[in-house]
Amino acid sequence: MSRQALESFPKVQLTFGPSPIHRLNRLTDYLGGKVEIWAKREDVNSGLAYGGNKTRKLEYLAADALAQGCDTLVSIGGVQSNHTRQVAAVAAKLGLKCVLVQEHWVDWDEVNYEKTGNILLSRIMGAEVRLDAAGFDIGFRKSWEEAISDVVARGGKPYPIPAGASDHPLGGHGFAGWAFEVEDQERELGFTFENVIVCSVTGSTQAGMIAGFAHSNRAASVLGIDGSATVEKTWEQIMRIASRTAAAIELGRELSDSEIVLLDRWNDGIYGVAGDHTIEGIELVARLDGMITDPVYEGKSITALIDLVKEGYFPEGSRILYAHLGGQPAINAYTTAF
Ligand code: 5PA
Repeated sequence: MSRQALESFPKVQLTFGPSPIHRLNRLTDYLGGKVEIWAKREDVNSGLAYGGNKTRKLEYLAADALAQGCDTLVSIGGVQSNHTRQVAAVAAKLGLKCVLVQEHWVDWDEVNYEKTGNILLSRIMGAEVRLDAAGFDIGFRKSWEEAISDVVARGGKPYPIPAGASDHPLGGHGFAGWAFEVEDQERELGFTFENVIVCSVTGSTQAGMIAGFAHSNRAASVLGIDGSATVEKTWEQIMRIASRTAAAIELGRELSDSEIVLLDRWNDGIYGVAGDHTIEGIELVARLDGMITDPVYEGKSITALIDLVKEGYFPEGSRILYAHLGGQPAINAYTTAF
C-alpha cells in the first residue's frame, strides 16, 4: 500500500536512479569479519554538484515548485551547508533562480571557511548567497523569511525550502522511497540488512526511512546517529516528519516512540566540529576502503558504526547497511582538522 501511495506523488528525476550498494571489504575484515559492513552511496547518487541526501529529497520538492509555477528556490543552512549547495544545483538544472541564507552555524576558524567547499560551489552555480550571523538551529528563521519576502518584493515567486528540506510536507518522501529501494536491492542480493546506520540533524532522512520501513515493521532497525547535539529537538523533528510522511504514504497506523531510534554518543557535543575520535574514524575508513566521510556528519556516523561493531552490539553474522549521505565538499573548509 505505502509504495503505491508514494508513487502517486510527482517527482523530478534528479538522481541517476537507485544508488549503489557495495560491501566495505577491508573495514569488515578490520573489524573481525563477523559482522559485514555494506554502504549505500547517496554521495554518488547524482551528477548534480556531487549529489547527496538532499538531492533525493528535492526530487519531490522540485516537482512541487514547478507545479506551483515558482521561479526562485529559497533555502537556508550553515556556511558549509551541503543542502544549500544541492538546492543551488537543482535550481540551475531546472532553470530557476536561487537565494540561499548561510548562517553562522559553526565556529570554525579557518581562513577560507566562507570561501571554499560548498559555498564556493553554490556561488559558481549562480546562487545568491547571503551570509548571516545567526547560530545553529534547525527551526524556522527570520533571515529566511526576509529572503522569501525579498523575492516577492522583486516580483518573483519563491519556493521556500526549510533547512535540510526537512520540515516540509514532502521532506520525508525521498527517503521513504529509499527504504523501498533498499528492499528491492535486498531481493537482488538475496539477503536483508539487520540494521541501517544513518546520520541525523534536521531529521527527514531518517524520518523518511522510518516511514518507508514501517510498512514491513523494520523502522526500529534504523539507527540514527545524532550529529546535531540538540538531540531532543532532532528526535522530535524525526518523529513529526516520520508521522507526517507515514500518513501521506498511507501506512495505516501510528508510529510508536520505539520506532524512532536516535543515538547521542557520537555528536562530539557540538554540531559541525569533529573530535579526535571522529577524525580517527574518518581516517580509518579512508585508509581501508578509500571511502571519504566528512567531519560534520558522515564521519560521526561511520565512527558510531565502527564503535558499535567493536562493542559487540550487532550479533555475529549481521549485515549492516551504512547510509552514506554525501557531504565531502565541506572537507575543503576543514583542512586544519586533519
Ligand atoms: C546532512 C544534513 P538530515 O538533515 O536529513 O537529518 O541529514 C543529516 C545529514 N549527512 C547527514 C550529510 C552529508 C548532510 O549534509 N545537512 C544539512 C545541511 O545544511 O547540509 C541539513 C543540515
